[in-house]
Amino acid sequence: MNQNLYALFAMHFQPAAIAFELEDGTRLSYAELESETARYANLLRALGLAPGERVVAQVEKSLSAVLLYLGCLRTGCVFVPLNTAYQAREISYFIGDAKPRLVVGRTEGAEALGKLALEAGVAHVLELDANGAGSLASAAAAQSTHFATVPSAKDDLAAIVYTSGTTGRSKGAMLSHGNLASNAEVLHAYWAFQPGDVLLHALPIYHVHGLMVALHTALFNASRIVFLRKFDAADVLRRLPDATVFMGVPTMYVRLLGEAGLDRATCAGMRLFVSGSAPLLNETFDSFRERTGHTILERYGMSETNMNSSNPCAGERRGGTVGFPLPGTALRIANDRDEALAAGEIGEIQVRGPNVMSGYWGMPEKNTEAFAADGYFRTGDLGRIDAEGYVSIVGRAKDLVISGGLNVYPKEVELLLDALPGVEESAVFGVPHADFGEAVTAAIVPRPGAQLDEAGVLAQVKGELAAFKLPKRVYIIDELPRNAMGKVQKNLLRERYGKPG
Ligand code: MLC
Ligand code: AMP
Repeated sequence: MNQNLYALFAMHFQPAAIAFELEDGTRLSYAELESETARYANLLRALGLAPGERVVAQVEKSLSAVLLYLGCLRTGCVFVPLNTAYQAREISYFIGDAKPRLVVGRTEGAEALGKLALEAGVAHVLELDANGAGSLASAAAAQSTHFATVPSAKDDLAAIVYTSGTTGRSKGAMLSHGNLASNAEVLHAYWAFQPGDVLLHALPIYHVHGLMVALHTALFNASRIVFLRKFDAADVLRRLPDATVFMGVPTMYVRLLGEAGLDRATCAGMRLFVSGSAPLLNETFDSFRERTGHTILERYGMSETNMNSSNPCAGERRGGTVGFPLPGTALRIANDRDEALAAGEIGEIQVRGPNVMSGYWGMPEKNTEAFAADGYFRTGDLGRIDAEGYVSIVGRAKDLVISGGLNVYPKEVELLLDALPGVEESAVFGVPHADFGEAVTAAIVPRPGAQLDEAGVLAQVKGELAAFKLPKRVYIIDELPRNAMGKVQKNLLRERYGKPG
């Protein structure tokens, strides 16, 4: 059987059913999804792209973006999505690393992206949806609506998803057709998708949550997908009565709770609310249940592994936990010798299964660190499994801040701050934040005699990194707290600067 992920989706398609419904009411049936993605696939082939070649896309969330992704799957090309917040220095790194044959951008910043890509020797650079002729979408429109999806093996690469690293250098998680298909199938069954389910899709599609978890489960179900360009709490609330499933990061649930209209009546037709990508506070979990009568189902995953564990659909969904390991995924709590610990003990969460990536793109040395000798992937998350098998995440071994469901590796920001004139050294850490869960915060020690202030520092880093990675606050201090080994004690900084007020 063809293991191509698109071919597996297509086995479930119902031609007359609606696949996508856009904000302006435009609808696309599953039959049209098949013919429109064929156009994109034919275009990729006409551009000379062969299976295994990379397509980097930094594009706004749109139907064309989905068609491009599915078109890539159909041709066996490897899709590399980039967050639209990424700035030139980040993008040029990704292009240099992924070595794509095609870069697809948006109208905003097209010139700069084109320059970067051409300097890097990329064969084709196109805008996705430029007004008028010359865009990828308009070129696709001229192509045939027939395309035989290429045969793919389970291990063939489908996507590379970049995650930042603790050393400051981003790593590309290599996800195969088999990785993605197995996870989609398991989640589809575990979350009891059923005929008639309608997904309200408000997540961005440049990360695994929106692109893979949400879209894949819905496509496996031939569901209608109400596709919103971005999350807006009032808009989501208005559309809930037309949906049955919603997936979001905790910030989205916090913002929905801020809407006076969120109540049992608005959510009466909903079947499932899923949360993930960041810790869901008990307070949010409880308030949501009180207001709507729905118990949010929390699950846990990563770019490198897709989803690893989930609260049950039918059984008890326990707040403060990420449920049970998914069927087919082995999950253990390990000590620093990679040995499994007993129930209740705290250690690193390690996972193994068909959902786990084969490794990092072009970084064999990182794979040695990332995997234990017996093949378990080291997540860098600290957790515990209770006597009933529920997994809880209790902290992180990796130095990472998660802000609004987006990962920020402090090292990357520290490298930028340390390079500023007058900066001796810096430490970046997360402090509790009511909306984003954690807020990126920096403490900076100036060089002797240098005059630094918060506004000046922030002005210098603006545009250098994606805005969500930049510190929300910068504190200028005399010295960083260190332990006897000389290691910066970020816990003390968090205590000092994390207090409200
Ligand atoms: C936006 N801003 C953020 C931010 N999002 N700052 C910190 N953290 C964030 N997450 C900043 C912008 O830079 C901007 O700053 C200002 O807030 C307003 O921007 P916006 O675009 O209007 O923000 P908004 O649309 O409100 O976005 C908030 C959000 C979004 C929560 C809807 O961040 C989001 O969609 N998060 C989900 C990310 C996601 O999909 N994660 C899954 C990763 S996969 P300024 O200074 O310019 O005004 C993964 C695996 C797994 O983790 O398990 O799922
Ligand atoms: P990313 O690299 O963007 O895919 O983010 C993966 C990380 O998000 C994981 O390693 C966890 O630290 C975190 N994460 C994902 N889901 C949850 C969750 N439900 N609770 C707490 N942290 C989570």
